[in-house]
Amino acid sequence: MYIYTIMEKRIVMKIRILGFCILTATTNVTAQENRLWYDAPAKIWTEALPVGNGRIGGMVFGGVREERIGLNEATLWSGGPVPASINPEARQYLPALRKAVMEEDYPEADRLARKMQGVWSESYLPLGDLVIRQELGGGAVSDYRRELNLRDAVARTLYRVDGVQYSREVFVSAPDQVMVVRWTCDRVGALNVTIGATSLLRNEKKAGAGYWEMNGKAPAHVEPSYVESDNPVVYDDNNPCRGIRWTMRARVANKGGLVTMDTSGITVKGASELVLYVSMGTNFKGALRCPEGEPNMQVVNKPFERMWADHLADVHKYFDRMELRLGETQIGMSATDERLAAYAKGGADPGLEALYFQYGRYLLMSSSRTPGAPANLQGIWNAELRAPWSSNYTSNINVQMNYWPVEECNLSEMHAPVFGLLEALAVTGKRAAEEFYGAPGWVVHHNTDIWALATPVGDKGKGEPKWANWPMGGAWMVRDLWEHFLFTRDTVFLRSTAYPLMKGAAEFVLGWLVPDAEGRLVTAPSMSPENDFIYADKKVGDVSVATTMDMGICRDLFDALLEAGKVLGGDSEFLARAGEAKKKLFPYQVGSQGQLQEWYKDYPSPDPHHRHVSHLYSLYPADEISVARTPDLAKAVEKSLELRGDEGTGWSMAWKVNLWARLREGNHAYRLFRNLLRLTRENDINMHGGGGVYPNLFDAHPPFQIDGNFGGTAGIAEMLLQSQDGELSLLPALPDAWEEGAFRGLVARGGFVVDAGWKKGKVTTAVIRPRADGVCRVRTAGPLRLKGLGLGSKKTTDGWVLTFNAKKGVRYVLGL
Ligand code: FUC
Repeated sequence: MYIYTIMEKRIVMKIRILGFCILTATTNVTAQENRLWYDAPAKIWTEALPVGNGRIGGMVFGGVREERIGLNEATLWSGGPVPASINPEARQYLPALRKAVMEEDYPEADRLARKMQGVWSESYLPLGDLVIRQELGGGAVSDYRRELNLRDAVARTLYRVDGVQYSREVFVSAPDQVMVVRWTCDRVGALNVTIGATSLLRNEKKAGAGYWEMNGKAPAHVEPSYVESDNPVVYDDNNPCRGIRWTMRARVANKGGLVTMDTSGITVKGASELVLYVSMGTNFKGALRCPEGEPNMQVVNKPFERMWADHLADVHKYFDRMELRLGETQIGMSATDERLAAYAKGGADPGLEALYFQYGRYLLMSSSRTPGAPANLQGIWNAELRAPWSSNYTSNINVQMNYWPVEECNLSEMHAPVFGLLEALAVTGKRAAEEFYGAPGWVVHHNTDIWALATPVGDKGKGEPKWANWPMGGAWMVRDLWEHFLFTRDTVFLRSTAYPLMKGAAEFVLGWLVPDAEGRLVTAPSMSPENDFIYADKKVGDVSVATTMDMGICRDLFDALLEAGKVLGGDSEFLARAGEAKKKLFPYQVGSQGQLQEWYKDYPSPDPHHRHVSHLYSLYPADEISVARTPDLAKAVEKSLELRGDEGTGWSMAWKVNLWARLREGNHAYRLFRNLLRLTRENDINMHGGGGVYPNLFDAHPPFQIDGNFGGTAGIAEMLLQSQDGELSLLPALPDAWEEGAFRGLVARGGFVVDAGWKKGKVTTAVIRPRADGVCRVRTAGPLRLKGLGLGSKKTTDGWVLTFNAKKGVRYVLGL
């Protein structure tokens, strides 16, 4: 049964697209679109519903007599600042390693690379669980429903016992930096609740004056879950610099009834309404400083109603920038897990697809608002002390994928935590470049953490070089800065933040490149994350020379700098060096199968369906290869994708959605996207496939990894709007399944905010709102007219193009 809450009263929703109302619907259809819901409590973590304000996170199970809310805080990690010296011997092996790869002595290369490894990253930690018990009569539970309303960023649980209607709402306020849990019931004095908490971390609990608290000092180190260790979780009470201190503080406001507290928690008897405020904080002081002093806790002193109103204003500001309709949908009354099950059987559900898209935006808003702490491998939601891959930042695809939708899906502000981390990485990465290679600039390898670890990982020889030694993380991550500029045209940001960081990453690359026998610039050693190659018949190697991804990253970075130089002017000497180096880079190669070659030589892989598609970097996320500008290379990419196949882990399929979209193969992109939405309950690590979604729509690698959610969201955007070729391409890869639809608020490079509506696969109306002045070229499959200016699109060999001089602040309406 569906129970309406106050905010869901039957209202007529008008979705305003293109300035006039083209879609009208009544709620319980429209309002449900941005809602996940279920008719039973979560039994396992991947059924629980995530809430968060970008720093404080909660996982709401929706229990009746016993409720569990997982608690997280974005800065609660093990460890402390990166030590000054990690492996001072490393650099002495570089000349021999270079010689080995040039001479194709790959076993020797692997052996030497292991000598150049550093330490494991630290781990993102779970703070604990709120454990709530509600005393109810012995009657059966009826009318149960739990839901996550994405637009309002609130999780609700509703049920009826012995004729009493109960509700519990959980949200995390960004303006007030607090988690709020609110109970109501429709019988006076019916709320009898005890509230306590547990933690896997060492902790102390105490009842203070009007509050209840749990606090502790995090471990000085936690070993990754894939490392065997007798002592994986190390506490060090005497070292203030290693071990973040953390606090969780709870207080309640009640209407009616009696509240008591002791060390075990809070007891509420006979209340009619109850609000629980949970503050959380740590004494993290930034990547480069020792944690210090008391945990940072914001004091809140606001009536609930104002806090709720301020929360709504905050989340609506971001969420409402975008709407998406992918066609008529029979949303019906099915619960989200039932819809997923029907979808897995091949059912059409464009509403579910749009919900998944908005969920990605919701997750980014909820996990990426803490300076210096971007969304990690699990966003901010983690229940395990030794989470898979330490729930850290993996920079050979995963952390970058987290931010693929951020600009295009109109959440530019959520990008800032990445820039903060990059500032810190430029410092630690400079030390790493010097210590490990004697190189200039700054470097990041395959993992980083809240302390901005920049050295190789691997614990001095235990990691496989194909991932542990990969040194291109920084050069890839600075793409985020450049993209932020392209979407915002913020030249102050470009000058003061982006350019210096991009330049530092490029200085490393310039120092790292060496000439091969023919004088072409190559990276050596070089890995294609995380794939192996077969050479000399049956031998398997991993470290070689000039992988295609390395060359793509260098080319892309130099190009971005040269473009940035045109905007900013100056720095001509450095830019000339970058330009010269770019010309000498080892070029892309097409292999014997017509594929884009992955390595310097046309080596096959022992795992032809490997989940990584590192060599296709230059098509997406970068744009060095394009159907329009480099059609032959685009064909080679297509061949490579065919050879890799459509299976994969969650993030692998999400990457392929974007790649197929860039190839303008909408139906193939859509096929991959459907696989990404395949319902699974598998939690065991699978490196070869099995990706999909859990009942709560979290991406399954498996296990849970949030990158697939963000990559999938970006993939939908990429099917609807692209802007990498100096123009806006509307519906560049529209699948047949989305014959009709509309979006409002996608963003294109150049800083154009775009709305569009389409029928029978053709754009019928569009609105463009420039954030900056500039030439706007709009490519569509059919002709359009620019209303009011008497301009029409011109036929080209490939669709129609409409060009006009766009002015910031003006609203341009295009129609048939
Ligand atoms: C990379 C991937 C794995 C996993 C890990 C976190 O190493 O190859 O599949 O996503 O990151």
